[in-house]
Order: sequence, then C-alpha cells, then structure tokens
Amino acid sequence: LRIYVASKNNHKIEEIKLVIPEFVMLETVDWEVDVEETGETFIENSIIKAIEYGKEIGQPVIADDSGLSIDVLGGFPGVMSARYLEDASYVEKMESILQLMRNYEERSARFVCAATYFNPIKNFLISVEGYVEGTISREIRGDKGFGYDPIFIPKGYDKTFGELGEEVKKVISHRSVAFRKLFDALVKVGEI
Ligand code: ITT
Repeated sequence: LRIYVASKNNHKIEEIKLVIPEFVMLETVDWEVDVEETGETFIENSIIKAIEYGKEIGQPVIADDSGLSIDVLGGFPGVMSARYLEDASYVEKMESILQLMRNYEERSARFVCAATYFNPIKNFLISVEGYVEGTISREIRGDKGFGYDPIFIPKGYDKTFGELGEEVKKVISHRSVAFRKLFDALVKVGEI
C-alpha cells in the first residue's frame, strides 16, 4: 500500500518510516510549491498540508506539523519553530532560545506533532496529536536528530534528543507517538 507524504523535511520522513506498519510504503512527492502554513495550531497546519498535497496528487497522503513549545515563553516557538529567525542556522536559533531563557529556572517544554491523513478520493480525513514532555537544556548538546533536538531533554532522561538519537526518538518522540496513533486509527476504521 502506497501513501504519499506531504513534507519536504527528510528528517521527518525518515522518522515517520521508523514507525509505520510494514505493509505501508511511504512515497515522497516532488512538488515545488511551498504550501502556506496559515493555521494557528499544529493540527490546522497539518490539515492544510494534507489537503493541498492530496488535491495535487489525487492520492492518500499524510502530513506532519510539529514544533517545540516552551512554557515560560508562552508556547513559543510553537507553530513558528521552522520559521523562527528564518535564514539562521539551527545552532543560531538554539543559541537565541537559550539566550531568551537564560534567567529562567523553570524550563519545561514539549515537542508536539500533529499528524493528518487525507484520502481525496473518499474525502476522508483524520488528525491526531502526539507529545513528548521535557525540559530545555542549559547548552547545546549532541548532533543526532535535527532541528531543536540538541536543546531538548525528554522527561526521564538526562541527555538531549541530540545525544540520544533515533533509538530513543522512535520509542518516545512526539512524532512516533502521533504516527503510531494515526496508523492504529486507520487500521481500526478499515481505511488501510
Ligand atoms: P514540512 O512542512 O515540509 O513538513 P517543516 O520542517 O517546514 O517541513 P514544520 O513547519 O512542521 O515542518 O516545522 C517543524 C519544525 O519544528 C522543524 O523544522 C524543527 O525546527 C522543529 N521540530 C519538529 N519536530 C522536531 C524534532 O523531532 N526534533 C527537533 N526539532 C523538531
């Protein structure tokens, strides 16, 4: 069974592949258009991406909208995670966040992932969310994973996702939780 993935982020695609059922083949889409993410929530943006890509290719697609939400910063960068300091590197983005948080002892945060499946043939859509709770480290640590992984310490560990890498992310990450939930639901309703 082929399902297309409405994402241009290869790190995400690789992580989704770690948790999808064996009988599902994930296909990438060559599409130059950058879908405008105008939603205020992860769920809204994942729905926007799934519907735009689904309409474009006329086949079932999945989309992922995700980000880091830091409590003392009012949920920031949240849905702005990819767009924060647009042209800066992730090291610069993470340094900027550590700087914003330098005076805070309270460092709780979570990664959130909204996963949406859209089948344009049946006009069927389903969305779920996954979370992983944790804290923001005092410095950048590790070079595994991607994005903000080197400053996020998941609850129950003393290392960052940047140090822990895929072995741990595939079990507890926001993305693995969300996509396991999504595929369980799709099996349950008989969609796949
Ligand atoms: P697509 O929209 O093409 O899927 P994107 O990277 O633009 O790719 P988002 O708009 O959902 O996707 O932004 C997600 C950002 O949140 C991502 O670029 C990272 O900065 C951050 N992020 C999400 N999941 C993460 C993870 O597992 N580890 C580290 N950072 C993550």
